[in-house]
Amino acid sequence: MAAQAVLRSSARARLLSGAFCAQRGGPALWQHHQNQRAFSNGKILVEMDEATGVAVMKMKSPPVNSLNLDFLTEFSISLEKLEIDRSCRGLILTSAVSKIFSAGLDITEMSGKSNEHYAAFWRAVQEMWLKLYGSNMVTIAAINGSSPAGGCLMALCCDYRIMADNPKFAIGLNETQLGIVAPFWFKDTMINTIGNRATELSLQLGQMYPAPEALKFGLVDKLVPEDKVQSAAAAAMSQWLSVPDHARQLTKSMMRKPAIDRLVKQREADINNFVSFISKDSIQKSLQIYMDRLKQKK
Ligand code: CO8
Repeated sequence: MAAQAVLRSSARARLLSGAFCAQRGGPALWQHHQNQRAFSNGKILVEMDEATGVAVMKMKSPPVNSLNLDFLTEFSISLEKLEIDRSCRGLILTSAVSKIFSAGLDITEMSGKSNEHYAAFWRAVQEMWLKLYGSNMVTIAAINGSSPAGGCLMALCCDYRIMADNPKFAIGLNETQLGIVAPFWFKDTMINTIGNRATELSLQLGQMYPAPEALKFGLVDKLVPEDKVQSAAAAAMSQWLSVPDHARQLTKSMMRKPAIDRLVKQREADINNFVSFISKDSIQKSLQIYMDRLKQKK
């Protein structure tokens, strides 16, 4: 649990010092209503049921919940707030945007910016992964729409994935299709979910899987009709919460600690790699072509 402890204490220190929050006009406060508590930072809404100890985190950054620096910062602060709240045992991660879970990293954060910006952005992506993959809470992804790249990564960080049974919704790590390379900790997260061979196929081809295919590959654990995603996630959560917390948490840590430690040890080198890769002219060109193609498809 050492990595978790380091993460928790550094993030807590930042939270308490208000370093992140001061830039954004102070921390979001809990609003109370009967058995419900809620807070919102703008791009994320968190609703907590005090009776069950389950929080639902809704990403609400239209049009596609892309993960820009502000979003990632809010995400990590919100997660830390729940993590240190002893009454919160489970987290359901979902989207408030119709048909999209998350479009992954915001491509505009990775093009035409300074190296300092790329470094700050990548540190925030790492922070999101370290917090979510290393969370002590039970985490369930209620995937109610498409979920490419970083969106898929967020879902893979959770303990269990329920997806809307709609073949129009696809999920996968499609980085190679953009001409970029998913870093080793994206790869590790996928291997830990679907195994080495399936990951090799998925990553090299940059494959996006429609929901039924994703289920076959083990990328998601269950498909349910679109209007049942939230209730199915709540039902799965109560099953997971019936296991004693300490035993489940230690088991989770045992499974995930090697991958987490690997990034913690190489965090600065990983940032330097990202900055030198993403700032190459050829990579910038690939991203530009991809963005142009996205806009042209309309
Ligand atoms: N970043 C920024 N803008 C985006 C992104 C994104 N990831 N995705 C979509 N948008 C924009 C579109 O350009 C469009 O903008 P505008 O309205 O100004 O034209 C707007 O959002 C709406 O998009 P669409 O019209 O395409 O919406 P649809 O509902 O038709 O489709 C999809 C939604 C399926 C999400 C579709 O937009 C899509 O496929 N987006 C691309 C997703 C993608 O490929 N993401 C990969 C990001 S890279 C990543 O997450 C990991 C990188 C790892 C780093 C590697 C280091 C080297």
